[in-house]
Amino acid sequence: MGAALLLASSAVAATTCSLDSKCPEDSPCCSQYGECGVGAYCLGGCDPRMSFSLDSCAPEPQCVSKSMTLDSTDSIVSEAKYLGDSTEYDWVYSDGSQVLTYDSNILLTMPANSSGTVLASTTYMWYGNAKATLKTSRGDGVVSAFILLSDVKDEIDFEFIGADLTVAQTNYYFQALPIYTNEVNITDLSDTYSNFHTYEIDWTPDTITWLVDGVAGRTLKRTDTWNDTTQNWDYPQTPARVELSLWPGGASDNSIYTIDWAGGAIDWDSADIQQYGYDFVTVKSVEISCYNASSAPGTNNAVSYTYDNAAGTNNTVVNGDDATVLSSFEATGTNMTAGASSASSSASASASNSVPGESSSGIGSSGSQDSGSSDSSSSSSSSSGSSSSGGDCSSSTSDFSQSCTTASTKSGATGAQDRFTGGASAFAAIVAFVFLAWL
Ligand SMILES: *[C@@H]1O[C@H](CO)[C@@H](O)[C@H](O)[C@H]1NC(C)=O
Ligand SMILES: *[C@@H]1O[C@H](CO)[C@@H](O)[C@H](O)[C@H]1NC(C)=O
Ligand SMILES: *[C@@H]1O[C@H](CO)[C@@H](O)[C@H](O)[C@H]1NC(C)=O
Ligand SMILES: *[C@@H]1O[C@H](CO)[C@@H](O)[C@H](O)[C@H]1NC(C)=O
Ligand SMILES: *[C@@H]1O[C@H](CO)[C@@H](O)[C@H](O)[C@H]1NC(C)=O
Ligand SMILES: CC(=O)N[C@H]1CO[C@H](CO)[C@@H](O)[C@@H]1O
Repeated sequence: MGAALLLASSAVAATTCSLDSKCPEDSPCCSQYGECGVGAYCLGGCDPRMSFSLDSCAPEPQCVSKSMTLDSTDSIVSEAKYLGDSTEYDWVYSDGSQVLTYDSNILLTMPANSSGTVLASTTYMWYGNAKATLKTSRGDGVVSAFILLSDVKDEIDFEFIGADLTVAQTNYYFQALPIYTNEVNITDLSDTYSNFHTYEIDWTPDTITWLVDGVAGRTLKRTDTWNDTTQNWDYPQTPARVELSLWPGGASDNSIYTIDWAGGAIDWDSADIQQYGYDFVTVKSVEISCYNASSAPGTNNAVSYTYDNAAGTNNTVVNGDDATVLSSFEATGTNMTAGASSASSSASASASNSVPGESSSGIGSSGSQDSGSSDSSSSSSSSSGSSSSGGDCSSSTSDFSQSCTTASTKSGATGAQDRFTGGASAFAAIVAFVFLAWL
């Protein structure tokens, strides 16, 4: 399953985009979720192949090696407030997400009926090593993930199904090509909900190794990925963001294939929701080590990455000096200073199609677990920090959710939801199912 699945469909009916149908000039950027816009649509996740032109998306901030102890939310910002300065923040959270701090860690939370939480790094890795030390969530239908995802949808995954806390699923995709036989399990882990483990992806131009606590559980060689038809290595090879997420694979409006993969229907009245007000992933730290090649591919000796060809392969990535910061939420990759004079520094006052999803999300100051409270209503309201978006799909505009059918159906951009999910990435089953359903 792919994390790009975590879908957005704006509450405003948005123009959709795909390889066959690029965005129009006035909303040129195709977001990760397959919708056209400006501003945040042109930042992380913007797919240059589906956008109006290859340079519609803003350049991607190049790799920076860093060791991040996630003991506060200071380095995390809402995508509705982020304009591409990766020196200011390490992480961006998507609409609807709720991140809390608890006991010197952060919690990615998923209250009842919500779409969960997605964090993405502000810098991209073009090969390198990423490690995350975390405890997964638990329960049927609850999916925790630690992945690398590029803007042309190359993907390297660790995914955790809450129904089986002894397994880390590993997977990869080349440009979201729907091949569903690449998943391999790393088994016999000690309870991933109760114990921190360090999950590590070591990615070079020739191999990908997935490790748990320093022990290699799987190695993939590029040479095993040759595609005779296209004469191409179907191997992840483009600059990718690090993403951490928690999402409801078992939500009732997902396809039966997704629900089955996720371990069955989600229980929105789980023990953790009753006790704390949400399901949660506990993240202690993330470390990014860049690959540092001296010549392409895999360099990080300039400022940013762009693409010079829609093939989206490693030889089409340019590590150059283009700036990455937009002046406003009206700007795009081809007019990065648009809206520079406007007073607002947040998305709310600008063009409607400037932030995928566009609604409040939350960073709370602390989790509620220390209270030991079993009163879910009080703990969830005290901890969610603000928004109603997590807990109430119908009044929220948060729709990267898969669980907000009603809201997204109203948008008119939908059905497209599942469809783009499939189109946008990974999920084998979904793609098959959805395309069949739409034909
Ligand atoms: C979640 O949705 C179900 C079905 O619509 C509803 O019965 C339940 O009250 C909701 N729970 C919360 C916490 O919103
Ligand atoms: C991986 O483990 C899950 C259960 O945790 C199982 O459903 C799935 O079939 C396994 N996948 C493979 C490829 O063995
Ligand atoms: C090779 O690439 C084509 C086009 O992307 C794809 O349809 C096909 O499934 C790939 N073949 C294999 C064996 O993955
Ligand atoms: C890449 O360079 C950075 C900064 O010089 C360093 O911290 C990091 O360890 C290097 N990574 C590798 C894989 O050599
Ligand atoms: C950039 O956008 C601004 C404001 O929308 C506009 O006035 C200006 O002409 C644009 N520049 C280019 C080069 O398109
Ligand atoms: C992993 C991969 O596809 N590597 C390719 C990067 O691009 C060069 C061409 O510049 C190919 O030779 C590599 O195979």
